[in-house]
Amino acid sequence: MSLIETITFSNLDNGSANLFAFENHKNIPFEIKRVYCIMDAGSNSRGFHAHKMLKQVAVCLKGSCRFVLDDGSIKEDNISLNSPAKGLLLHEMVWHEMHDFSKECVLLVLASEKYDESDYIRSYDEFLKVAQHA
Ligand code: T46
Repeated sequence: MSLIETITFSNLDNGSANLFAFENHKNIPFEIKRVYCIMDAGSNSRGFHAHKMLKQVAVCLKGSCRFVLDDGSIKEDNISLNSPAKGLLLHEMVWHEMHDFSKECVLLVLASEKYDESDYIRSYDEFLKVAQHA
């Protein structure tokens, strides 16, 4: 079994531009309640948490970065995002990390819920305890 679930987005532009659309329950499998963007991450890795309930889709609009996904038993540590045509599903209760941001990386994240710090599990030990009892 793989933890890697991706969505392919079509370029909808008829001319020389790129146009990608993200729609609730159409190409995004939930209702989008929040959109955020990470850029200028420099050489810092990010993430290092899981969400209890939140579902997300991450899309690298420009540049590239590498995701690590870990559900407590399977770990995928080399998931490259480098195209606006590819979305990575970040399911609830999956530990995720982001590494190797390129200088120009613009990472868009579509989220199923508003921001709620109490939904985060930021300790890997705590994550493993919860994941193993799920
Ligand atoms: C995730 C990965 C992929 C807010 O106040 N509102 C928000 O909507 C978000 C996303 C963050 N924040 C605050 C919370 C922290 O004080 O922004 C600060 C940085 O957040 P964090 O350290 O969680 O950033 P990342 O890049 O490690 O994680 C982010 C998302 O927070 C997280 O949900 O799944 O991107």
